[in-house]
Amino acid sequence: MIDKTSPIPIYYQLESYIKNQIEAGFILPGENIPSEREYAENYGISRMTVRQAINSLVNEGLLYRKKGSGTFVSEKKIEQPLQGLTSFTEDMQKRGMTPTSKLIHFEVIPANSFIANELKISEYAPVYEIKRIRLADGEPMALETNYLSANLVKGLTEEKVKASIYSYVEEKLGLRITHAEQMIESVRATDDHEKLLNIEKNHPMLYIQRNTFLHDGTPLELVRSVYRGDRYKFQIKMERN
Ligand code: 16G
Repeated sequence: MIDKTSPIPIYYQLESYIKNQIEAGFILPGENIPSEREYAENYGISRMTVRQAINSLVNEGLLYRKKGSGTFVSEKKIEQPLQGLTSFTEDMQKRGMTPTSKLIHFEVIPANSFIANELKISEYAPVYEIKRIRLADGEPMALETNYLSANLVKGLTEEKVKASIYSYVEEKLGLRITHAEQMIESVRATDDHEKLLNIEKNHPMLYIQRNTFLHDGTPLELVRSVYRGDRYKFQIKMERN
C-alpha cells in the first residue's frame, strides 16, 4: 500500500489509502480510524507523515477529531443539486430519508422595510415569521427562517408548517411556485446554531438566502437558512455558451 520508492509523497499515498478504505466502507461514518502510532508502526513511516495525511483529510471534512477519543469518519455529505426548485421535504423524500421539522417560532409580525421590499408588500403589512429546524432521519441539518405575506398565504398554521410549506401553497392554495433566486455564503456557527443544530461553535456553515416567486412574479417567500457545512455540498451542471 505504501511504496517508498514511488515519486508520490508518502503522506499522499497514506491519504489516498485511508480515503479508499472509507469509500469502500471498511471504516464507516462514526467509527474511529487507527491511531497515528498504529499507522506509523504498521507502515514503517514517521508519525509526522501520518499526521500530515490525517490533517489533510480533516481539512477536507472526511475525518474529524474528538478531543481525548481519537479521529473519526464523518457522515457522508448530502449532495444537493442547485438547478431544480425543490422543497426540503421533497429533497429528503427523494433520497429515501424522512424529513421532519421542529418548529421553534411561528408568529405574524408587521413587515419591516427590508422584508416589505423583498416581498413587494407595504411596510407593516402582516407577514408570517417561521423558524424551523429541518431534520433528516432525525438529524438536524439546517435552521430556516421563512417570511411569507399573510395576505397571500392565507390560513398557514403551526401544524401546516411542521409538514411542508410548499405543498400547502401548491396543493391547498393552488398557487404556482415557478422560480427563485438564491445566494450562498459561508459563515461560522453562532451560539444559536450550536444549541439548535447540535454542532460546535465556529463550525463552518452555509448561509443561504432564497427569494421564491409565483408564476406571475409575485414574491412568495424570503428565506434565510443556515445549513451544516459538514453535511452539505451543492452541485450544479454548467454549460459554456
Ligand atoms: C427548502 C428551501 C426553502 C423553502 C423550503 C420549503 C432553501 C435553501 N430551501 O428548504 O426556501 O422554504 O424548502 O420546505 O431555502 P417545505 O415545503 O418542506 O416546508
